[in-house]
Amino acid sequence: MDYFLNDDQIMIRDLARQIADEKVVPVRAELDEKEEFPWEIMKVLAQADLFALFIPEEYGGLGKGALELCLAVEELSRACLGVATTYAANALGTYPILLFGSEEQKKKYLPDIAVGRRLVAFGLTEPNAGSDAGGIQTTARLDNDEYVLNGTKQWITNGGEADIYTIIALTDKAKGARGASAFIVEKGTPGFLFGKKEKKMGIRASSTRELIFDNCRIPRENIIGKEGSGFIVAMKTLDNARVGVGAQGVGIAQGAFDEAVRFARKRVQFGHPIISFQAVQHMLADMATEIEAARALVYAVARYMDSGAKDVSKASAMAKVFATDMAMKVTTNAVQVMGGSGYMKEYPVEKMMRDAKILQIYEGTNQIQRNVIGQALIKEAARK
Ligand code: COS
Repeated sequence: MDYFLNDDQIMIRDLARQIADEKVVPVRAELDEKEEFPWEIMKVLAQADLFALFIPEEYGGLGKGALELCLAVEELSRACLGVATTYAANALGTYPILLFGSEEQKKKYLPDIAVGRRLVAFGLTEPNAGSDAGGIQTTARLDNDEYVLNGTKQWITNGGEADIYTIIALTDKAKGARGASAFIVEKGTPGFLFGKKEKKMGIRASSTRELIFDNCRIPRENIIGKEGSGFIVAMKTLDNARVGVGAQGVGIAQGAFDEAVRFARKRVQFGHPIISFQAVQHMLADMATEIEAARALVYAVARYMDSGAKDVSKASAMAKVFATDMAMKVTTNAVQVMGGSGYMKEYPVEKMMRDAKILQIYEGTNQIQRNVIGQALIKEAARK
């Protein structure tokens, strides 16, 4: 399929593909096995200017949009979702500053992010607030010219490794979600500690860690936007990032599909390569069709976002839910096509199937995505 990418977009895709093939594929099994954070690969991505993609030019970035970021994320995901998650979570953590930050905050943080000097993480989820993001309990109390943060964030991607954290905390507990505010907290701030490092089913190269705020004092100017706007900051951040999770789904599914085709051409049973059997062909045909449908949706939503669309909540939830349900199905079927071999660690598809599962869970479960889409449909119907 030709998606009529321009020369820049083709260059970005090919560059990310080359790094994925040359630098990620050879080490992905080891990173997974050792649960090792991919710092070396992050350095390569930084040198290739891939952290600069979504940062505006006036802050040292390349000023590209959602589509370019999706292309890079897709290619990395094709090789290793643990690596892609690390890279994509950096964008997730940066969106609050990009979308709602003050000029001073943008000048202070974005140039370092653009060159990959400082990695970012987004902190919303807590032990008692997952899908129910409005139920967070971390507090931020203003004391003279400082906010004092107390509470625990859980399952934070890039936790411990990132230098900059965008954190959602309550400045007015009585108001619940409407009393939430967003903050920038830097690693090394006294009272900001890292807790348990999670052991995971998949994306084991990525870091998932607890953040603990114990009377952590940050300057008053580290608030992003106004007091009380934190929930909207979080929701708009997720609206912008979810299409990228869709791109992760497309990439990992393509990676698993390519392995399945390669295997099916070589594997001989009943005297013929198994790709000659219709049962296998039909599985591959469905996989190829579903990947292409998801890619078309993800690129269309990314282009819609880049056109300056204001409310992208429904569209990005659609891209996320469709592409990631597809990814779970396709990676599972890639294992099935490859049979016993697919189940063994000798081949990458067992990892891909383990990795794919998180896509239906993080940045809002796929049940929550359907809620978001449903709520948007109700609002649209009421306007008609
Ligand atoms: N953009 C702007 N405003 C939004 C919004 C969006 N995308 N989504 C919700 N809001 C606003 C609502 O309009 C509402 O405003 P008012 O209080 O003024 O009416 C407010 O936020 C609360 O919205 P809602 O009533 O829908 O919130 P719920 O408590 O029902 O929670 C959420 C639903 C949105 C939290 C849930 O659907 C969700 O997305 N959960 C998943 C969270 C998530 O992705 N976690 C991953 C963590 S980061 S990896």
